[in-house]
Amino acid sequence: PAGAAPAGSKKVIANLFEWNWSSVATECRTNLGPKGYGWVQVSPPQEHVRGSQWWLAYQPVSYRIESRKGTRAQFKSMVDTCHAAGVKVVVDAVVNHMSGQDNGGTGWAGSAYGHYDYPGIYQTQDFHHCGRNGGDDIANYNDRWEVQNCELVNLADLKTESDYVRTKIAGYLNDLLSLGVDGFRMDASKHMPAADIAAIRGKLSRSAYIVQEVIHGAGEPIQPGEYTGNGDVHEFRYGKDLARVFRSEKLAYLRNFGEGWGHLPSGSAAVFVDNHDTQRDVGGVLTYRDRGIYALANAFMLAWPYGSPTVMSSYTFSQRDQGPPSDSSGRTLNATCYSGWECEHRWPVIANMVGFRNATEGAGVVNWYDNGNNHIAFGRSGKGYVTINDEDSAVNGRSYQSGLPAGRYCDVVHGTFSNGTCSGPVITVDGGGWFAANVPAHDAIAIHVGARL
Ligand code: AAO
Repeated sequence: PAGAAPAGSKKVIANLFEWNWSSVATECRTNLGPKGYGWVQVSPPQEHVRGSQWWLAYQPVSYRIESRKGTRAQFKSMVDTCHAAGVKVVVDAVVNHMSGQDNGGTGWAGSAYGHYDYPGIYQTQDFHHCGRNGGDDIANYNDRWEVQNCELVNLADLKTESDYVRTKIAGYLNDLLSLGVDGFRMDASKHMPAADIAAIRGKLSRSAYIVQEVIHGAGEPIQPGEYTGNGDVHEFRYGKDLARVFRSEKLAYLRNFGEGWGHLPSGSAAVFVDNHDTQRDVGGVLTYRDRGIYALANAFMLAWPYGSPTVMSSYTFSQRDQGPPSDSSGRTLNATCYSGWECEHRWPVIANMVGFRNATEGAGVVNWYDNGNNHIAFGRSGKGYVTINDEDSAVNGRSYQSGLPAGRYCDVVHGTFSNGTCSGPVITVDGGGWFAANVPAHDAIAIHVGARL
């Protein structure tokens, strides 16, 4: 339903950015399902322009499900495998535009195209030509009309106000639904009026989770809040603010993080520490390169009940445009964790905190503690408790009021709970809810009722 977070009790999304379909399928079965991820977000599956850069998939050439990440059959098999593992699939849907190639060319799967000519789908009359800024490009984000009628970086901008265009877009999305897809990340949503997205959504053959990419820009006329009627909206301020807090402010400030900071209503917000754009372009967010601090920021995101979290999973890159590891014909290689692929979603702290998120779903924040600086702790109303120490020194010999039932709990930051045993330290909560522990510098302890011995 509109505005709803992903349905079900397992709401965490793993964004396996640019993973090929067979690797996504394997990961659903071996890691995402077992670790409690409810969803996997996959990169755009439609035919795209040729080249080697990461962003090829953001330039559609046709709506054939055939890309460097795999064939239609491989895609379908991936969806089925993920479903069997209890993981739903959200597809990055690029429907605001087609390619940005002035001279056209041949797409990945062999379709010939021109910048404003996609045989059998769209021709010149289906695209905006705003007549501004020389090449029809968007220059001024303070002009609503321009943002929605000019071109985003030369990408042929579809007339989403046209019923013909809406029907074609819905046809593509319905094809994906027929393959079993469960939701869509609507790329470049800011560049389509919210009413156009609503009209496209109205043509879907069944309900699907929708999350819209609308980057908050201070003072811009088009604001993320306009889109909440269609589904969730990415809250880009979350990752930026969290990075600033971890880098140069105090974790104590996080006690009202989210709505208290002017972010979207929690029930409409989709959040992440970083995504594929912000890890490249928007200075200052935390990324895999920040290692331990990145893990702590993700642990906070997963412990803190604001919005619907996505865990980013990246391939290693050193240059902005660098594509994923590929073979000589441009096919994306299988993802190999910790060698060319960072696999943040598998980092033990992050993966174990997905279980914390699931076990604490619906429980409010209780027993907030902070030292006025970089040591914080809070409970999740009888379901879980976390303490994060981002000070430069350990906090030793302190007791914490967890609000949890007496018992022995696995510290899921330092150990993994499986088959009733904990591979790390065990925390003993007494009859009054208290436990004593030492927390090293830049480290954390987390316990929850789903990992009780
Ligand atoms: C490539 C080449 C281009 C070439 C084009 C066509 O790089 O030179 O012209 O091909 O041949 C991705 C890549 C692009 C790539 C494109 C197509 O990033 O490099 O172009 O694929 O292959 C805006 C949009 C937002 C968009 C973002 C990149 O609003 O929707 O730009 N993101 C999505 C995808 C992205 C993808 C596309 C869209 C296109 O996630 O990966 O592009 O499908 C402000 C505005 C934002 C605006 C940014 C950037 O943001 O508010 O709306 O995003 O500027 O222009 C602070 C500010 C915030 C500001 C932000 C970033 O946070 O508060 O306001 O900084 O500066």
